Amino acid sequence: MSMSGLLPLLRSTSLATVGLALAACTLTGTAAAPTPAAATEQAPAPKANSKPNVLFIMIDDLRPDLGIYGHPTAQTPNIDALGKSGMVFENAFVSQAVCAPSRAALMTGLRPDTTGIQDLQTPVDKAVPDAVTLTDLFKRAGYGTYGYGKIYHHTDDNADGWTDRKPDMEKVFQRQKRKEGQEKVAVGRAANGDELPDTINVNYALDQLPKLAKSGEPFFMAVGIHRPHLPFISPNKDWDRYTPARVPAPINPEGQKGAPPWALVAYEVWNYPDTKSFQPDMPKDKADELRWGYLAAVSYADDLVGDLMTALKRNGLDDNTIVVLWGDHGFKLGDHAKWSKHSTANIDIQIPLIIRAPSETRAGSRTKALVETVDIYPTLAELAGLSAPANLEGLSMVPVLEQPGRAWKQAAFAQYGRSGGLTEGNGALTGYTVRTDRYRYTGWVTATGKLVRAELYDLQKDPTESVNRVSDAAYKSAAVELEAIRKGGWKPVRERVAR
Ligand SMILES: [Ca+2]
Repeated sequence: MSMSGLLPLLRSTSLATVGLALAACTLTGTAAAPTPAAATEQAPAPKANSKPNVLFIMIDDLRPDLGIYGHPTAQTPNIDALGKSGMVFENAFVSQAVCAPSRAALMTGLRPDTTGIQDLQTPVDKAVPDAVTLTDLFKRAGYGTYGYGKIYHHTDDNADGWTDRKPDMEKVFQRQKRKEGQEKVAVGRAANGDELPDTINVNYALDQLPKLAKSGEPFFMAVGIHRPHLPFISPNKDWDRYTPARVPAPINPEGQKGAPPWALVAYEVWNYPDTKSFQPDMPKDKADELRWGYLAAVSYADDLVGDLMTALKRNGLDDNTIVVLWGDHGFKLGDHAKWSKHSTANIDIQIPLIIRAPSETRAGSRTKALVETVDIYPTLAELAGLSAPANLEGLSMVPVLEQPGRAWKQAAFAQYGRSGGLTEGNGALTGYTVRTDRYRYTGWVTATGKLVRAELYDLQKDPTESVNRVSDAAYKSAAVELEAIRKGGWKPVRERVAR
């Protein structure tokens, strides 16, 4: 059966209807959808500005399936070009592999145990109302702060932190589809990208950049791209970059040997009518279609990154703008026989991170330094010459930008909790992961800190984490050392980094 025959095509009429609805929103003033400046338009030279601008590109559920990270098939020319013009972080990790906690850690510089944000329910405003967020810091220093698309998990979170924050069109789009009675799909095609919410969100940014170049106001602009988060809906042209035969197979499809049964879970992917009936085993055809759809969505996100980078250059802003590209966590596409994120497995916690800082990073540089999402806030503060709050829990990466090969953190930290219903009588547990250059170790502990189970993967011998070796005698001393790092936590690891 041909793969294309399986794809639930989005009817162009439905998209046109949504487009009309969006146009109606524009008329009533709730959401304006600007068009990008014409390519032929000559922007005036930007006004001199001694403060560096920041363009922060956040991509939802993006694992390092990118050419610049060595993926064999991914077509991501724009992100690859950005990576080649700055520094690629080969060992970057999130604090927790799900949207809200990961983004809260980015924007507050605080870890999930400190913010208390470990699920999707609580916004930063409620959990840590006194936190000086990343945009609060820049706004108070006289920057204009602009937010388009998905930044926080809760769209209206940290409303005071923005000079201009547009409604996230993904929400508008999904609401409109529900109103029209359209069935959700996990995977599908669009005739083109013009009416997709990510394109509209990015167009807000493309509309704003020429104005900022003209005014000379220093800016911090965050642009959040939803794809490749589910549903994997992207333009036909991005699907057509691939054939199913060229989509790589999942890693370790049999699952991890010796891992606690609660280490990995699979939900979210089953929330769609076109996948639900298959639970718990995705049939091969559907799995192949989803993997193809993920890569198509990665290429669609890459197209939008290309639009942003072109606009930055066209408006003469690229010499004075720090660009950061960050994925909020990884994703499993049948890897370890599971789907989605929500774990401490390497494939869920490892992310792409690219930083291009004019006059700091060298084009084509790469680093193996272990870095964490919470390190980004202090890095940007230092690069912009701003005084970061003393309670931040990361470490400025500026020394790594200057010396990619220098000694750095011994470990990165991540976590994920499991409710008592999943843990075979052990009650609620949290898996605290320590990721070193060679190992990933997770200690599963109770609320009172009692260690119940552990996992140890030797990424040097077993890069796909197929076997938990924590009970293997050959790894006894490694397990003891890693458990000590876990118990000690992030503070001593940060303190040991010599400046
Ligand atoms: Ca996410």
